[in-house]
Amino acid sequence: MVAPIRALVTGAAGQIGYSLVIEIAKGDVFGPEQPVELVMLDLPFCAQSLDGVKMELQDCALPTLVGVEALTDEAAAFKNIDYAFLVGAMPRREGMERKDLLAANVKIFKSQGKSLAEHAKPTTKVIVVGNPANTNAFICAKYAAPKIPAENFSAMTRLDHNRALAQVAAKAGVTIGAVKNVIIWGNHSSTQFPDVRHAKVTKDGKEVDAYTAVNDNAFLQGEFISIVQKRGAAIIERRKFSSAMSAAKAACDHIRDWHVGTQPGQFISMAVPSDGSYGVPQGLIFSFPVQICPDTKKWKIVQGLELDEFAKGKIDVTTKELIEERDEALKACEE
Ligand code: NAX
Repeated sequence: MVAPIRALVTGAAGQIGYSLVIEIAKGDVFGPEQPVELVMLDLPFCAQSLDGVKMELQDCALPTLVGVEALTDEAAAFKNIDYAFLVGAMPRREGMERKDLLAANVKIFKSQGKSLAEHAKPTTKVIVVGNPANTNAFICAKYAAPKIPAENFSAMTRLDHNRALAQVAAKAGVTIGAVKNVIIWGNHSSTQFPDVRHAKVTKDGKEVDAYTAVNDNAFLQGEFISIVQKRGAAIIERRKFSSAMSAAKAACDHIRDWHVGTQPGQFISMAVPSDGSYGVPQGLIFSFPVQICPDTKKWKIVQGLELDEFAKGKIDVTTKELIEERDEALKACEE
């Protein structure tokens, strides 16, 4: 029998957690033949509802789910895991300053970084979903080092990537499968830069640039960018809750691609530690276009994409925001 993959989901009693655990458990991430042991962690006050999620998973009668644990103890939850979906985070409460939110999350991700180093496998791969995702991933990696290499840490910008794909498909009048290689640069925040300069669209049997297929430059350099940047807020306005189903799906896409590799010629957006590419300071967790090698399961930042002045300006803004967040978080680490 294939050895099971042990996957941890934190914040599993929350909104995203509820959509995410079923997708992992039924094979959408690691495949229909791969057994999965699912570990769910939440805060002690959520123990009862977490137990309810565990009961539902049992009732799903899934052949791929060979174990399910509902835990409120961090050390136990991080034990021997292969993958960590770090979804749980401190939400922004009314009247809370950005600085206080950042400090509260630094505390959570510092502790989880230490738990990773102490209890997880050295090969564990991590996706941080909980906001501020990029900076939380940065802190988590810092405290998991040197046991777990920084390259095993990532933050999720795949939801923004998928949102960009959907917008381009709608505007070009094609289905989603006909669009590829949109890019989200930078932070998972409203400064992110959704970029379609290198995207391709297959239309009427021919692959063309997204700019040609959409045929509306003003839209792609204006409204399109703000729609993607503000999509989260638009969902909250309508649903009264933040994106959950689409966020869970994006987390699955992110880890599935990391686990099996990207298609030849395809790139996806993932926030990973910068190696200095495109002038982004080394070590910053920054969303780049990446490709994943199916054999080594390692990501590589797509090189050599040409950036015009417009793109450079946008990338500069989101880089500055991330540097500021990083410095504030490092300061909070010492307090
Ligand atoms: P919910 O408030 O529904 O759920 C969060 C859960 O995390 C709660 O059950 C809470 O008890 C738990 N939790 C908090 N601290 C924890 C800790 N230290 N250890 C374990 N569990 C802990 O939020 P939900 O809508 O599920 O969103 C979760 C996070 O995802 C938020 O930070 C949210 O901002 C972020 N998002 C990130 C996105 C991205 O693209 N990167 C998009 C969606 C989402 O907004």
